[in-house]
Amino acid sequence: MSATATQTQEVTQLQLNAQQPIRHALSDVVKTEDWSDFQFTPIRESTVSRAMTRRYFQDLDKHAVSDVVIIGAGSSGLSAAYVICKNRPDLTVTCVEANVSPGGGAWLGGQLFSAMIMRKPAHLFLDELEVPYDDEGDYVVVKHAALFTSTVLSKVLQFPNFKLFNATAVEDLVTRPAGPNGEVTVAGVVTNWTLVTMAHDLQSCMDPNVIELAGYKNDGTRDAEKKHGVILSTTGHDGPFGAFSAKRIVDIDSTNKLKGMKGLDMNHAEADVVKNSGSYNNVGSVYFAGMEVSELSGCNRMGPTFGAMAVSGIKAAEEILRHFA
Ligand code: AHZ
Repeated sequence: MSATATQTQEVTQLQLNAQQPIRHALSDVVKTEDWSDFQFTPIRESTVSRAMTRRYFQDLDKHAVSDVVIIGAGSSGLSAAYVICKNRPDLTVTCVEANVSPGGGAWLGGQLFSAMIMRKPAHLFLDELEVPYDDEGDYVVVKHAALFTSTVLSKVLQFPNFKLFNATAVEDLVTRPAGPNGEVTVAGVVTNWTLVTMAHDLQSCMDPNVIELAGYKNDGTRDAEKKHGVILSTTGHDGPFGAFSAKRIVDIDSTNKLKGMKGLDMNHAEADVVKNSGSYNNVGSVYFAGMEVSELSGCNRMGPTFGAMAVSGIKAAEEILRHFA
C-alpha cells in the first residue's frame, strides 16, 4: 500500500478512539462517520416478491412428496431432523410448524427462566452441535435455552434436503387402506396456513393442501420398488395444537386410547418418553417423539429438563433411518 493510500485510510476509517479503528462488516464500504450518502443497490418491489414466492412455490412443489414429514419444530422435532438430515442427505425432509417461530417451548428453560438443563448422557448431543454448557456432574446447563434452539435450528435449516414450512398447521392425516380388516397406513399430512386452521369456524370453505409421503403409485397403492415415506409427530403435550397426531391416531385406531400425560416425575418421565418414542404399532408409517409420547403412552411429565426431548428425537430418527436403510 502506498503512503498516500495508508494516510487516506487512516483519516477516513471510523475511529473508536485515536488509536483504534472500528471494524465491522461494512467498514470497507462506509469509510467515514458520515452515512448521509449511504445507498443500497437498487431493486424493484416486484423483484422482492418474485424472489420469495418463486422459492416458496419451488419448495412446495419439491416437498409435495416427502420421504419424512416432521410435524412440529420443537426441541424433539428439530433434534430428529438434525440426525435424519445429517445421515441421509438424499431424503426429502419436511417440517411443518404451526407457529410463526419454530422452536416450540425450548426458547426458555422452564417458567420464564433462561437456563436449559439436560441430564447426561444427553450432553453428547450438545457436544455434537457444539453448544457450550456448564458441567454440573450428573447434568449440564446451557446458559440460555435459546442457544440450544437457535444452534440446532440453524444447523437443520442449512441442510439442502430440509424445508421448514412454518405458520402452517397439520390439520389431518392422509390415510390409505393397508389390510383386509380395515387396517390403514398414514400416507401424508393435510396442511393449511395456521390462521386459516384457526378460522375454520368462521369460514368453512377454505380447503387445505397436502404433503404426500413418497413411495405410492397414482392409484394410491404402495410402489414396491420404493421405500415409502414416514411421518414423525412431535407436537408436544395437549393444547390447542399440541398432541395433534396422538389424538388423531387413537380416533383412527379403535384398539387404542389416549393414555394422557401423568403428573411430573423427572426420573421416570425422561427415560419413559425415550423408551416409548419411535414407531406406532397399529397404524403404519407413523412415529412419535417428545412430549407427545407422554400423551399417547401415559408417561409422566418431566418439567424443565430437556434431555428426553433431544434423545427421543434421536431414537425416533434412528428408527426412521433404519426403515430407509
Ligand atoms: O407449535 C407447536 C410446537 O412448536 C407444534 N405443533 C403442534 N401441533 C401442530 C400441528 N401442526 C404443526 N398440528 C404443530 N405444528 O409442535 C411444536 C411442539 O413443540 P414443543 O416444544 O411443545 O414439544 P416437544 O415435545 O418438542 O418439547 C416439549 C418440551 C417440554 S414440555 C415439558 C412439560 O410440560 O413438562 N417438559 C418439556 C421438556
